[in-house]
Amino acid sequence: MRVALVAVIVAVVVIVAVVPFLLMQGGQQAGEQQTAPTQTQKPETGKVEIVIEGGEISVSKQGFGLKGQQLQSPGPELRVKVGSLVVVTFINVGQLPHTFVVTDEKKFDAEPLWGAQIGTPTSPVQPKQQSSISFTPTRPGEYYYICQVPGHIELGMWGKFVVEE
Ligand SMILES: [Cu+2]
Repeated sequence: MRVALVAVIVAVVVIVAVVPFLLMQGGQQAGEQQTAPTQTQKPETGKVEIVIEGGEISVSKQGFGLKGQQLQSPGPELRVKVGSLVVVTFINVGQLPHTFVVTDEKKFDAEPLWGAQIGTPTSPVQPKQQSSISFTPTRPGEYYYICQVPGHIELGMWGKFVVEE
């Protein structure tokens, strides 16, 4: 009889003390799960998509132009925010191979910044082909985007790439 009474008391203590504690923990976990998606969405708010075309304008002129606009020589200035996810799609609308690379020098063999390179001098983007790259600029400043095929910068195949604070 006494054993049964103790068992009942233990059961009551478990229900009164432990169950609310478990419910609270469950509630906290649910709260954490609600905040998680907002955290993963943060980079999305800083996402910039740039679609840029490149090619020849005339025998002595080459350039870039945002999709739907004319090619310019030099190309249009591109502006992005530091820390944003930049997705560039480069479309070769010309008849020669070209590339798109972000650098801090207007030199065909300059090092790409932040891995922002579409095509290389030895493996450029072929005519009518396109390719994309995503990267995150980590330093504000004034940079360039260029075509790395030797001689093309001199024909105007470059533009300013500005990373804002
Ligand atoms: Cu080129």
